[in-house]
Amino acid sequence: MKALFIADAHLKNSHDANYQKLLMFLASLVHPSEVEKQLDLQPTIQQRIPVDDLYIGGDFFDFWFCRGREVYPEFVPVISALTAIRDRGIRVHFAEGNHDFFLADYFTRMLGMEVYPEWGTFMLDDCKVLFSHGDTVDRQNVQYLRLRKLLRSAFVYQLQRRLPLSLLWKIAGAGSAASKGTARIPEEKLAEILHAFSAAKLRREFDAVILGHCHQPIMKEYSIGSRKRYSITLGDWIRHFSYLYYEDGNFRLCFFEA
Ligand SMILES: [Mn+2]
Repeated sequence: MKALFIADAHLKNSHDANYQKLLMFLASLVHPSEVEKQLDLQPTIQQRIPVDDLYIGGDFFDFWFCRGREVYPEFVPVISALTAIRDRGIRVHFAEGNHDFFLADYFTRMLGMEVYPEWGTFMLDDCKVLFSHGDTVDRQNVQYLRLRKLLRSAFVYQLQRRLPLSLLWKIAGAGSAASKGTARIPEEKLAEILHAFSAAKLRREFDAVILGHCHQPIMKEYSIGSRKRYSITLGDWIRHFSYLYYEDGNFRLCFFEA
């Protein structure tokens, strides 16, 4: 089977360069059974990437709130692209990020896509995978873990259902911009924490641990017992345009060039 993983696109405005690049990339994904067929793809699409499952590893959107079918208008083009992918027979799965959560109301209920609020575990052929955004890996960051718990509480869930959407989008957009200005743990340090966590998981039960969050595209291979095991952070779709491609037992970290 073939699977593709991306994370941290932090989509905001449909005219942003990274958003446009991601749309081009998504348009190139086809179900393996369709590779040979003549598809009505955009003429600009050079390559076709055969995929059974697309896994989105969190912070795909820079913020997320919706009400029923009403979503932030700037997100309509990418949601159409994901729906088109689904209609081509590709299964779409989301892990929630620290920027985008409460995704199931829309993506599962309306579009039938799978959402993992924190951890996803699944098999790719006989490879046992642990998949998450990774924002809960650093247990030392107690302040963040507390905030995360509060933001995802039943109280906040009910509150956001009652507030006007336009206000929520304004608050979320401003909050996201403000969080970028504050001092955070450097990406490289965060990547170290994530890969150390993954290495421990690989020694116990998983063949691959796949995380986002640190924006660093890194794949580490280990030979444990008779098997190859993988610790992967997916990079991002802001600077790296990286994706992980799984095909019949092998992982490859790739970079999209439009
Ligand atoms: Mn993140």
